[in-house]
Amino acid sequence: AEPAPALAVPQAGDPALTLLERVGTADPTSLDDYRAHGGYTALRRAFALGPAGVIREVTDAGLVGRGGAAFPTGRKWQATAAQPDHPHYLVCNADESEPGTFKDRVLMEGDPYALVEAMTIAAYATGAHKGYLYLRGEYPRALTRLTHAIAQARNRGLLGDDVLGQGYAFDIEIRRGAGAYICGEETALFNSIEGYRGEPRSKPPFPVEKGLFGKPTVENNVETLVNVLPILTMGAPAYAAIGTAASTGPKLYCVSGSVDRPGVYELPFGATLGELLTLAQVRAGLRAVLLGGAAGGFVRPDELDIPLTFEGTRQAGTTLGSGVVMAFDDTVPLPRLLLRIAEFFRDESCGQCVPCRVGTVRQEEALRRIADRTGAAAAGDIDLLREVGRAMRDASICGLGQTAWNAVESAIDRLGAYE
Ligand code: L3W
Ligand code: SF4
Repeated sequence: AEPAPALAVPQAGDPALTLLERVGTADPTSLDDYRAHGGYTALRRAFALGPAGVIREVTDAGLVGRGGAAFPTGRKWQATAAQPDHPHYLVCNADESEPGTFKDRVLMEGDPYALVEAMTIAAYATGAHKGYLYLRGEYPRALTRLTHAIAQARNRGLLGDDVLGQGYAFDIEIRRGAGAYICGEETALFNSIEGYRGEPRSKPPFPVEKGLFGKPTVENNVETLVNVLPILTMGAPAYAAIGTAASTGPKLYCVSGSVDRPGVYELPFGATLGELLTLAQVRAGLRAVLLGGAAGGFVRPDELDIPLTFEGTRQAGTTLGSGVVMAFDDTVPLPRLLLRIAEFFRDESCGQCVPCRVGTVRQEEALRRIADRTGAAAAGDIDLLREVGRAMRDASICGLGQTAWNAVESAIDRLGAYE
């Protein structure tokens, strides 16, 4: 038998939860239980509103992408829906691979029908009849749960030729990744599905115009899609009232490292970093917090009043990214940690463009020299790192190369890592 789910949701059962409402409380293998917990009311509402009505709700709610880039979801859906070329495709990006990120895993393992329902709504709104769910290869339990949920939904007429008897056809195919971080970049992901090497394409054209198989494609992260359910059940105004004016709704955070209660937390936008770390019972001796993942940046213990919003983190010169909050205490050797991050980017660079292919190697070499010198930077090391970092940021094709220097730069400038 499958072992009991090890879902890291310290707030499970809290009635204030929206996105995590069913995780740990509803049976993730039972469609009936999903319905008993409010499942499929959002899809019914979607059919009542019609495609344009759904897009209006998502736009009015102020939903933006939760994968790290915060692009307005309604704009993406509208742009795809308006394309004359057909077919349209929906792709769910479930290749969750940003170091320290595990929120989509918790949603997929703990509430798989929610993703199936949300994908059905997104496809209906944007005129797609086929959806691909690109799942991180290292998520076997999510695969089992989603495969079961999709099959059951199909059996009950919630997927297939005539969804809910509304004359609308939609089905979902799962594709598994094979361990490459770069396949989480949306166009590398398309290439992977199409059977090519997982290398990013140049943008524009954006996927909304030419995406999977060269056709108009909506690609959304798991958490982004799941937000559509509360938007439709509570209505856009009520959803938009959660959080701040510029960052609406609830947000998931992946808290790990030097805390006593690690896991996925849900808070309305606007809570501070300090409030979140207090909930997770941060340990004494905090030295630094990595915010937004390896592509994000470090902040200091005296910066915990940063509001967790897109505008608040931007103003503080950092990023929310995909919601990673990794706490490090003063026992962690920063030079080794930075070297580990640099190794990751060098390893995961697809090698397609020179600034990233060469830059990630040069960055790792410099950081290794420093780490081997027990953390002291020699004359020229920091200048070299800055120069390489600038080249990667300015000239790389995709986000991997453009952000591969973020964490190191913030460690130098904000933490004084090598002083
Ligand atoms: C139509 C336009 N669509 C942009 C679309 C675009 C994409 C979305 C965001 O990287 C970030 C990256 C990682 N017409 C459009 C348009 N779009 N302009 O909007 O686009 P973009 O290029 O800003 O970002 P991206 O390439 O999707 C995502 C960062 O996230 N990240 C990594 C996260 C990892 C995970 C994970 O493990 N789940 O998400 C962390 O910070 O560095 O900056 O769809 O097509 N004019
Ligand atoms: Fe590949 Fe790096 Fe260039 Fe992205 S930036 S296309 S990962 S080599």
